[in-house]
Amino acid sequence: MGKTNKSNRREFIGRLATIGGVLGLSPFTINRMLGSELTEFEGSQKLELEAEKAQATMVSTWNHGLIANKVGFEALAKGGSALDMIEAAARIVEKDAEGLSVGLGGLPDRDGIVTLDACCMDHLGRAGSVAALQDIMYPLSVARKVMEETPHVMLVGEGAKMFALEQGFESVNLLTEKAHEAWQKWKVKNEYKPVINIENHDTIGILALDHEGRLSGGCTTSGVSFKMHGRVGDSPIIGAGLFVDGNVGAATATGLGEAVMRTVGSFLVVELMRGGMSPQDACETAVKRIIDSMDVTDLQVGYLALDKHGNHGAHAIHGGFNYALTTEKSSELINASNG
Ligand code: SD4
Repeated sequence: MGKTNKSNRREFIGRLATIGGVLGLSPFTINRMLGSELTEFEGSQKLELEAEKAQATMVSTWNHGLIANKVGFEALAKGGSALDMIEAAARIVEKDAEGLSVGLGGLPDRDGIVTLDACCMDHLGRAGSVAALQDIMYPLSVARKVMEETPHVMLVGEGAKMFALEQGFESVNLLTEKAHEAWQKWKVKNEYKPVINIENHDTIGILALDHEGRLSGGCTTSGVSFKMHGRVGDSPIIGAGLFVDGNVGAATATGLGEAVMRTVGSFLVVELMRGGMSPQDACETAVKRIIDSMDVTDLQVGYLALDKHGNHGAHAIHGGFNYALTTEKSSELINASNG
């Protein structure tokens, strides 16, 4: 019996993948080759290949997730990868001077200094991070440079700033009038009490899946307001504020970083998905781990997860946590479950 078109195609893909592997080509390059070769080789079967493309999906924390995802999809439309989607999404929020919790305009620490934390991770398990970074508006882009241009994963404080300047980032004053005023008000009582769900505009955690099935993630924040100078939260910590395993899924966290760090939250969510849980069940289980291990009366943590098939889930300790879900067809804000 003659071979079907489908099995011919599978054999062809298999051969090309093997050759690509021997030549040391990346899966992305092999995919691209498959795309163009199949067009010429197998004509009508191109449609079938397209139908098999992953549905690009983005999820991002809080209200600002909507604009972030929109810009992320614009990057995808220009030929960008999942990591490009993440970086573009982060930058639009980081440069917004009105937001009090990310990048420019972020609330300062107790000494009136704005310090930023950010990280990113891609489907290959590569990671980059910066913590306690001052005077640089785009910390997630600096984290990406750490990932791509250095042998390290994380740079902090003065070293991170020096590296950013060397890479061509500009030094800017991140303390806006609005944030300065808020700090002045805070100083009257001088009381450290992290506020939960700050203006529905907290840290942004972003997860993206592109058409090639590549997953990436990013997280960027000015951290909890009025923290001690030098305090670093979960957001730049790989495994706490963000974790991506390209073969399983990705997760990110928002809320009080100390609770996330103590339970290595995002890594936990991804490991639970690896064990077979849905993104939703994994987020709920990771939140329960916090609830079972500390007093959560005044403490908010929310997890957001996306698996490699594009399924997503989210859950928080308290109500009020929401996120944006965007595909090529639609974009919406969703209230996460809680408890
Ligand atoms: C931190 N996790 O620095 C950050 C703050 C945050 O929603 O996400 N707030 O602890």
